[in-house]
Amino acid sequence: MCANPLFYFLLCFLFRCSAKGKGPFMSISRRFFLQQSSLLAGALITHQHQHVAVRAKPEIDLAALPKFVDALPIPTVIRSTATRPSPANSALQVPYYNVALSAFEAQVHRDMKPTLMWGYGGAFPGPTFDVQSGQEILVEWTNRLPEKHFLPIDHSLCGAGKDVPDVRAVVHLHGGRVPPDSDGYPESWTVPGKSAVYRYPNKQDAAALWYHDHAMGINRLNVYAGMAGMYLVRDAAEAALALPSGEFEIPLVLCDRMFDKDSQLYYPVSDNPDAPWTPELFGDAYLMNGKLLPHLDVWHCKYRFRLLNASNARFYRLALSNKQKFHVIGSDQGLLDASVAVAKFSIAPGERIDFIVDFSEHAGEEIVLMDDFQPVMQFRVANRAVVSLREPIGTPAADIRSAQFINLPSPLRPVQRTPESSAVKTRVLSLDEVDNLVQEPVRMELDAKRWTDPVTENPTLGSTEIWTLVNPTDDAHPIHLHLVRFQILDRRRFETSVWIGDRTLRFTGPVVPPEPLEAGWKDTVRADPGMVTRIIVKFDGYPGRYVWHCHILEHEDNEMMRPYDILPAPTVG
Ligand SMILES: [Cu+2]
Repeated sequence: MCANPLFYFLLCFLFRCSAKGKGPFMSISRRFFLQQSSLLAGALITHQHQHVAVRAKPEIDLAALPKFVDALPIPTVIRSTATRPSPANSALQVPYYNVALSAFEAQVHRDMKPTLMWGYGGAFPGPTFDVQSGQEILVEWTNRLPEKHFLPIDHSLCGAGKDVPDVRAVVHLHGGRVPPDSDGYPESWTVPGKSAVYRYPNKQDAAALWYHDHAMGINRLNVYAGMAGMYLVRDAAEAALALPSGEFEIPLVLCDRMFDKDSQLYYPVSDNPDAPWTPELFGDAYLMNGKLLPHLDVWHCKYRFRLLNASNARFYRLALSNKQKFHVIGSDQGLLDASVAVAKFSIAPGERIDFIVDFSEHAGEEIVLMDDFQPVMQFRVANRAVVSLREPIGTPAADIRSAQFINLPSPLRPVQRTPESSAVKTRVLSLDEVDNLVQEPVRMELDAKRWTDPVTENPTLGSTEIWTLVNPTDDAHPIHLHLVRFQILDRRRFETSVWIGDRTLRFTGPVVPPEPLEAGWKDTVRADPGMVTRIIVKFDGYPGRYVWHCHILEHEDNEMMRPYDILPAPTVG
């Protein structure tokens, strides 16, 4: 983060000059700014594009808004009201849900005007699904959006041309082991007035998944408009741990946005009206569960938080203002082998972190969740004396609640490491940025290929592969594979210029194992700049066509997404 406003102003000014390709700084590239801003501001490498956003409209004065005045909303849990026969077995009735996608107004902050959003079930975040592992459900996603989009479409992007309707939507269940025709293929969008019924078998371990839009070429705009929600899968192994539940388990959907002075969502554009795409969206307004800087009243006991980074491009580095530790118990695809106590952790777009905070020693305190120096939300811990007065004898008093569990069991859930020897193939895949003559990115690519190029990744169902992600760019790219879960093997620094020259890997650093928080099952991996990141993937699930992509939504919308095929396993005999 840049803490100095003067420095920020200077960077913005320089970037504008550079972006316009005129003025005294036209030879200074965006990359230069990013490196400098990162260096001078002491930012994480994952934070380095924070100065890219160009404001073209009067912005709301966020500093004038009081902090922590709104209560954190908890998204409603959606209930099924009907059953339908399973498409896989017509004799089997399964829960059926109907979720409408519509325009609505939301109060982001007490002192702001209502904000127009588009989302699921008339809310942002959308309603939370809470399902049991192995219990198949059907969801009919009904598009009731207006005919005209309210955010700036770039018709030069693949799949977003003027030959297709502006308003299109398709839902992807991120992290779901889902048949291909229910996975939300980017080109399988529906238009207003239409719906699609998706089948979610939920044959997977307990985990915090999330659903969001995936429409080709406008996904960044649709998600920004509000199309995202949580999807929690439960199982017996997790239930046996007796983790905090009910009012003590809080979903947290974190994202950043920009607002104009009328409290409306603002999405910045480039100077080129024919190609308004910008490389990343970084908003200055942090929303938690759709509220700007909310607070949550908590008892002095342990709470479980299911955190999702639903931002377009922002990485967060989170800590508590009193420096107490988070006990991280899970990541993208469920529980870790053992809990990890950390004072700070980072989370990339698309990733989830499951953590416990123990407020039992902090009665009466106000604790702020911080992203480096920027507040995100506040926890107000109940005063112990007040609680004991309010709680009649015979009800579960807060002290008893805090004793729900004293120590987190270990292992939480054994995570068997996938041996490298089980891989039948290794694919070396480059993450590429294509720049113009003044080193401004015009698009991003995966392995120097575009969306419409023939499929090149085609693992066989049930096989295990190692994907070696080579990142010669200056960005950290969170890479997500649909359908599967995987493990991170390691990361290693390499000589980017040699790779760019002749695609030879020359390593310059030691092999770095995944961080303890990353040692479980993942579906999104941070491919750090200048590093080779290796993952090992077993392609279990269903044969068919899926996608893999960068979860910086601006990158994904501009070619950093590729189809991949899971080939049927060969029949024996
Ligand atoms: Cu990317």
